[in-house]
Amino acid sequence: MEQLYTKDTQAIFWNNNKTAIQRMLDYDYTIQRKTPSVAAIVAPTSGNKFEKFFFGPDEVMIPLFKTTADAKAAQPQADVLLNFASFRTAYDVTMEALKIGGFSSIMITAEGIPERLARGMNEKARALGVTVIGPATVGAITPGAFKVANIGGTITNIVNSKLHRAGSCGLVTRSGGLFNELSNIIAINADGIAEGVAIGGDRFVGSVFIDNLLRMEKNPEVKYMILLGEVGGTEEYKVIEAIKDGRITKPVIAWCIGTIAKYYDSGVQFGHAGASANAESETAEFKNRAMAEAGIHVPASFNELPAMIKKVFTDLNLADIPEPAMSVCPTVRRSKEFICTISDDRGDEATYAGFPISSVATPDTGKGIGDVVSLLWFKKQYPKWATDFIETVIKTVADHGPAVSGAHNAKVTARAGKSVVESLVTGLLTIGPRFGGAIDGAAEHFKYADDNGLTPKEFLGYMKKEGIPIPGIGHRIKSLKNPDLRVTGLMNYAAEHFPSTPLLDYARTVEALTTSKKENLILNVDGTIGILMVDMWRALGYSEEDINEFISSGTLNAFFIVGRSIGFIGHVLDEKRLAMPMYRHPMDDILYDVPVAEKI
Ligand code: Q5B
Repeated sequence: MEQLYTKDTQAIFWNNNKTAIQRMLDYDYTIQRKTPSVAAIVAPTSGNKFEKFFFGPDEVMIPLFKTTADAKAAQPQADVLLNFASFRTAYDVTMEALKIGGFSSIMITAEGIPERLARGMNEKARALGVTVIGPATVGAITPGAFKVANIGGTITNIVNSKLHRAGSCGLVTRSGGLFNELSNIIAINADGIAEGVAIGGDRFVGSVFIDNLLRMEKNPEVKYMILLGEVGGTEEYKVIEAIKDGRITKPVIAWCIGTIAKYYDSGVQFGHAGASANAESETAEFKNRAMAEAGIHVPASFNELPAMIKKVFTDLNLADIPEPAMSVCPTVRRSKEFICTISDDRGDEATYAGFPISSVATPDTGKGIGDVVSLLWFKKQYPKWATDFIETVIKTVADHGPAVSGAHNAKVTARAGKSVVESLVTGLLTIGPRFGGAIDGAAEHFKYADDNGLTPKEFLGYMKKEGIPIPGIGHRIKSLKNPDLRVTGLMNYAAEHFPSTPLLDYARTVEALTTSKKENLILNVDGTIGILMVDMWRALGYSEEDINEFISSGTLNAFFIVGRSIGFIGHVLDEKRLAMPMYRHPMDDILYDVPVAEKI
């Protein structure tokens, strides 16, 4: 790996840290990245499916997942994990990600992971070739390509520090705060950085100075390198070795902070857990001297570091870096109240899931209502056998005569002088678990029974215990002797066009048992539609989770609602055409049983 990140790098962000994610997206917009650098967020306790963020003046939705595995499965191209879990969880999250695989680097922000665990975690990652940045870090940046969360600070600071485009320095620090400080110094005295990593302040961090410098040595964008170490540890000596044995050839400038430690009587522990010398060789002064002896450019003090950077950079005589075009994030942005993911009316011609209306509406397109439903309800282009099935369903349930509850209500309402829409709505409101609205219930219960391997007998026993009639079974007038030909038609269609019908096959074994008890307990039209829709979606490749969601959101009853609206409107118009008077139910058809109310 020559470069830690590119302009195509995408991350999975563990923890819905909105401010940090928004900073990443503001950076993306500023540097004119095409895709947001965060592809998914892992938010284990959130019930939401996405989080909205600004992308410049617009908003984008970033999907939320409960687990890293789900996020990775949905966004396999995202090969960076930004682990923003707490110190209690960060170890487990990292270990799980290593097990899942597919991550080239993992950045861990938490401070205080037990050192024993941190060592094991780092070793495991190293063995798998995964670059771990941290723990206890603000991360890393490849200017002009990808930046981790808060590194570099605000957009104004980033641009001032020339972190919006690649410069020629490779920067490695321990400290995140000093990383920003150094970026600024480099911007003032040279042309910015090509890649920068704050390796983290813990005693045991994943990637150490040498790992990052060796990568930068291979990166042609990096012309020289700066290492900002500190008191404590011996990692700087590995860099000295690499210079001595020729693995590092580019100029290196280095400084270890903490030289003040010698003025204290006893050992000093600075802010970072690793910033404490346990031997003379771990003191900043000793390490600075050793680095200078190895040919590294080491200033006499931190104050002289800027001048040294200027000198090394100037001596390299590099060509000027052209300033790239940048976009400016608006300072005032308003979050949108509504989201629409199915249609768009902003252009000359409105679209259904990306398709201009004329491309599905005009007769020569060969598209029908099934295609419109597949675009607007499911945002997919279904194959013809599926769109034809949807149309067959809609046509099949369009009407079943005036006597059914919904049509009756619509007719009564129309006769009370109400409008088409009012009468239609009255009819529609009658659709429910007993009439026309048993489709979702049928899909849910038959699917449950089949998924759990229940025999028809066990299924009947289970439903009896639940205390509800099996949705999709039974009909007022249809029976074995008077079969429902709509059901036969739908089953014939499926037999001819569906790749397979496993749930229908199961449902028919249930029907065999229910009709053996009572001949009207047939698999009715609602049941057949619900079950065949599940078979259709499975054949189309939907996951069980997707299908369960369709069912729980009431998608299946919607087929009946759409179809039967046609019939209800027909009945309402019929009433109006016939100018029928207001309806009053015959009193002799009502059993009056009205005792005198007791006094209490
Ligand atoms: N029993 C549909 O009832 C109906 C049972 C059952 C176990 C069952 C009833 C039912 C489930 C809901 C359902 C959609 C109310 C129907 C439609 C569209 C339509 C309408 C149209 C159109 C019919 C008598 C005995 C009792 C019950 C037992 C009944 N159903 N046992 N599972 N599912 N089904 N709805 O005939 O021992 O005597 O006490 O709720 O799928 O709405 O054309 O009209 O296009 O417009 O009146 O096709 O089946 O029977 O309720 O008096 O019960 O059978 O426990 O047993 P019935 P009930 P017991 S399609």
